[in-house]
Amino acid sequence: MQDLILFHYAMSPFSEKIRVMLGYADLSWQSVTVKEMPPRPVLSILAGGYRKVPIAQSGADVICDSRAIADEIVRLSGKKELGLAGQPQEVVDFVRSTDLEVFLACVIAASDGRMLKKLVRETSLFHALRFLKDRIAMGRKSRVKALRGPQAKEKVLSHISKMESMLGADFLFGNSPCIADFSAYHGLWFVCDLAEKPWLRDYPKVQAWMERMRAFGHGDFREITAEQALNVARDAMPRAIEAAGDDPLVGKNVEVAPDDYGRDPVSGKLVYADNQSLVLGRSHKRVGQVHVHFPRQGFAVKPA
Ligand SMILES: N[C@@H](CCC(=O)N[C@@H](CS)C(=O)NCC(=O)O)C(=O)O
Repeated sequence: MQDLILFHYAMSPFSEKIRVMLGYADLSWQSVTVKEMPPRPVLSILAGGYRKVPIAQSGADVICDSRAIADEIVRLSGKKELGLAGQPQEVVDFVRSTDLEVFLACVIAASDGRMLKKLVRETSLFHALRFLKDRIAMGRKSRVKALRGPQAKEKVLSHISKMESMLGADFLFGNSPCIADFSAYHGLWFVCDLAEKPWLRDYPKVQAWMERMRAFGHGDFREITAEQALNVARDAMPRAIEAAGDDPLVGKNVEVAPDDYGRDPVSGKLVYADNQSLVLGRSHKRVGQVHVHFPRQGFAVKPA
């Protein structure tokens, strides 16, 4: 079986969510490290303008958004607990708010001078300034109301306190982990591991849970080049789609874009749509035909 290829960068929390899921699922995978901001030529070819990270690739199938990537990991590993399908409503609701409002609060509350210095050390002053400019522009175009620093910190602390009370067992919804644990992990990883905030000090259960999550590691992976990943797409055909779904836009040229932030659209022919996922057919001279997958929730589709 072809290993999953993950396009990611070290400081990306949503990438960390997927890296740890891959560790938990014990899958081997291939890694392509991309820059912290566009331009990312390899992703423009494969995903046609979707600007967020992580993105995964399986042959000529390109998977955008950590929820769709989690479904791909379920497909490869059989670990259904990593997907949203079939989860109780309380897990679905927890994941939705943790991946959006709580995540943004974590990033806003923990991004300070120290984080910027870290980025300068790991890249360069020029890169760090470009990064800031990029994220300010992205924030301006966002549809999500961002909290200011002190409110964001309050939100993060109340989330941590809620998690402390949820942790009657080893994981948030029982004795084994599910998608909710991975969603809750990556925001706190940014706060505690990257920004080194001592905010778990008074929450021993959350601390112990973080240790359990970290212990999953990142699985077995090897670094490949962007060109190698493009060759994999070029040499493969997209997976066959059996039934296209009954959405009236199927078969038409459409634009798909996230409805929250980073709303850059991707255009292509809608080849599949149901209430869980969307698939666009696209082609590029470097790789030929690819299928680009998105979750349905959190994405808007309109005729091109
Ligand atoms: N809903 C997306 C959110 C992904 C996301 O916000 N990723 C951040 C990095 S952790 C991002 O793309 N930031 C802008 C960028 O890297 O260009 C998912 O679940 O994958």
